[in-house]
Amino acid sequence: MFLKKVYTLVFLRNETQILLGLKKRGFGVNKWNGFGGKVEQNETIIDAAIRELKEECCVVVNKCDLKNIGHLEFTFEGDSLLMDVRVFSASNYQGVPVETEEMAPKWYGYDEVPFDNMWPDDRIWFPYMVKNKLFFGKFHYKGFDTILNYELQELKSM
Ligand code: 6U4
Ligand code: NA
Ligand code: NA
Repeated sequence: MFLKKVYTLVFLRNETQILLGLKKRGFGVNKWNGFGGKVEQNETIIDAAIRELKEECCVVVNKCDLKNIGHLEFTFEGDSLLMDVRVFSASNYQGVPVETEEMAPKWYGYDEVPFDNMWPDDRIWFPYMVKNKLFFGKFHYKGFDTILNYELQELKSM
């Protein structure tokens, strides 16, 4: 039995670039990633995605501009936690991303994404996101650096 926790993960994107943030503390510290965190009690997933993006880089996005593009499940050898991560993409938003206590934002061209300093699963599913395909993946880790096994599939709808 797994204890499931739901998380959000938001990427701001345009035709040529994607916004990543260097995580300054907590889970995934020193890795580049999208913006997000735990969905709180009495909060919808989309509201959590909006809140976390604002807290982590001060950008405001409207509900209707957030597209749910992916669903990822992470488990860890010897741990009953299942991280259920809902991935969103947005190209319309208000404000300019700024550094906060949690994240240092930076735009990357799609051909310069720093996979060596990201979660190892990212290089596996980013190609789906970049090609605007919807996806579902499950990754089972040993520690935080080694993927023991995974499944990834394109979805026709979320
Ligand atoms: P607090 O307790 O406020 O510091 P909170 O911001 O709620 O935490 P956090 O930052 O720990 O949550 O959430 C983890 C973030 O990392 C979420 O956006 C999901 C993302 N994430 C977790 N595992 C991942 C993985 N293997 N690959 C990936 N993103 C992952 O690309
Ligand atoms: Na977070
Ligand atoms: Na947070």
